[in-house]
Amino acid sequence: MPRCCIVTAYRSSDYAEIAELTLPRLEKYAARHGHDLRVHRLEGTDLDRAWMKVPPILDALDGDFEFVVWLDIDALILRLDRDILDAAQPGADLMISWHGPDTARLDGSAFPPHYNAGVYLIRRSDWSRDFFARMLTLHGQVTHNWSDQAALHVMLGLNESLGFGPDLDNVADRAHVGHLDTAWNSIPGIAASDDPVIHHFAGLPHAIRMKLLRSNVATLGLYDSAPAPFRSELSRQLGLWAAAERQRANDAHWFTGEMQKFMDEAERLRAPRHMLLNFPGAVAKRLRDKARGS
Ligand SMILES: [Mn+2]
Repeated sequence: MPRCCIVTAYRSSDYAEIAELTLPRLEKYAARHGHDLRVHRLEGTDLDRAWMKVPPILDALDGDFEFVVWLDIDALILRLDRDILDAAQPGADLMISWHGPDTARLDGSAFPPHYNAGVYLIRRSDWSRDFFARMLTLHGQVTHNWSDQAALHVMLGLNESLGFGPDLDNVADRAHVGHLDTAWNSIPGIAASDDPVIHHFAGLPHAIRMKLLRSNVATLGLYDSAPAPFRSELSRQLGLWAAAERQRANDAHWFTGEMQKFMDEAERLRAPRHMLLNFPGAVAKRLRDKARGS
């Protein structure tokens, strides 16, 4: 029996394009290290977004494996030579990457430090089975746009990451958690490792994510053959590109919002002619204010 089962899941309707890019590399990786691989293609599930990962994880934890690895479908394996089991820590049941200034290179704007739920290295134990079963009961109970990742923080008493007040003391579950180096869950443009094994393309609009993923897949051969400084630089450049794309998307989003506000105002005042004539100047002023940070 293999010691480890790698699990991923996705909704074929919206993530098939991404899976097409990430799965071939994942299949190669699993075969290379002799790990089982379970790919769940879900159509009808009442679990929204990332929550759909929890039942497949529980299912694998019921198996005969020593370890279960969860990978988001938007995670691309870069290096085939590193076995994730080497990152397992004695005494820890759940290893997750903490993303903050002490553990990652931050290429984009600041964010509250937190655990990212895109990659889990799980030791099969009574605790881990119970932990994920309890997590599932929180579905729909936590109001936060991090969905299952928010539930993870609630369970660990890490309220600060969520903006829910101070962290709690004496949370027993926390003793079972170990840190997984960011190399295993490196998010280009947000929280990156200097020499990543896995790029997790989180927090990006779909079109941009596809563009970055395609480019990274096209350069995978270099991760197999190029010297370490070269592949490290390659990942760094991709991170800078991702950060710039994200900034551009945020600016476009901001501009659309300003435009909508103006249209609403114009509508409310029945669009006096002078307002429409002043529109370009008004937007330019708002942009200057934004640039000054006011
Ligand atoms: Mn993801």
